[in-house]
Amino acid sequence: MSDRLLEWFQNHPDEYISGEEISKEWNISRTAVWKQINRLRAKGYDFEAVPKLGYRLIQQPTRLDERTLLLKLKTSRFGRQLRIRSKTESTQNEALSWAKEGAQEGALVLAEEQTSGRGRQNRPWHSPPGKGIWMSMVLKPKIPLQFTPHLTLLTVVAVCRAIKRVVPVDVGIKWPNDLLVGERKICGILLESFAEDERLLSVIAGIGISVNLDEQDYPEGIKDKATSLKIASGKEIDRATLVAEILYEWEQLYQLYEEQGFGPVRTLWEAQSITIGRTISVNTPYGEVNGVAQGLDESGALVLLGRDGQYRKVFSGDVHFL
Ligand code: BTX
Repeated sequence: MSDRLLEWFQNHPDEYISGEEISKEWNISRTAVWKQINRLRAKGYDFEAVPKLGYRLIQQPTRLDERTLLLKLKTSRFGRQLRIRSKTESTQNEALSWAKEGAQEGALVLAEEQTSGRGRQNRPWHSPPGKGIWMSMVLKPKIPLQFTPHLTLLTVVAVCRAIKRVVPVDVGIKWPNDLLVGERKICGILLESFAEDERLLSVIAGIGISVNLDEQDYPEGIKDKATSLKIASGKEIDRATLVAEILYEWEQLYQLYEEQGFGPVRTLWEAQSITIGRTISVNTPYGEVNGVAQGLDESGALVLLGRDGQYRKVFSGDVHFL
């Protein structure tokens, strides 16, 4: 049904059609009309709704396409091997299969929509079609297994810098891997490592950015915690430009890390952080730790100063601002 309705709108670009006319033409109730319009909105189509005139299609989703993206790339390795899917369970799974088939470092999988996008601890990552950047890249770092947290911090710094270049929003890093605007999450990063006999074989680095989502695109439960670059900046963002900028920042920082180690990443992370100096509580696998966030240690752990004057390090967990 929504396909035929969409076809009508696409064939009549400047025309309004009222809910009543749609309901008669397609023999459905007015509630069903409203549901179909909302279904199309969730896919990235935007409608103007004018009382007495009806609906008019004003915007169609811009699709990510390989040619446009490759033309924008400024990298030598990152994103040069590229797969763009219209729908997939999770780009993490696709990138991992590709890595096993022999994909090179920098191979990138992007999807318009994920049906089972995941965050840390298998939490769902909401990935509706046409509006976000849902992507995973194959990394093959020559570092000891225990240094993989460096890569999460490196990735979040690169994404933060790229967003700041493309979109005028005040975005900051919440340890370890979230980007927030105000108190709301705009981006999450998930790194999954694959090792054999303590030797790191590959890391699949997943990035999810809420780019052009509107308020109504978020389900209950996320609505009050998340926001998008479009909502925060008030304008639609060209996703290909942002992807190209992220890959550029990411590759530059990765090279710097290969040459100079964690030091420069740590400095850049601390400069973009909204965690340092705040009193926080961290839910770690070993219980809750409270204190004022001081900075990162050389392994990437967050150092907290407790009220008892003791310094404590946390290696993983969820941060809450107190
Ligand atoms: P996380 O566990 O830190 O965050 C998950 C939480 O983020 C959810 O519980 C929810 O509250 C919130 N959330 C879910 N969806 C969104 C969204 N679209 N925008 C803002 N907040 C949201 C963070 O995990 C890591 C997420 C990585 C996602 C990428 S997408 C490409 C790749 N494929 C895949 O399956 N995962 C990664």
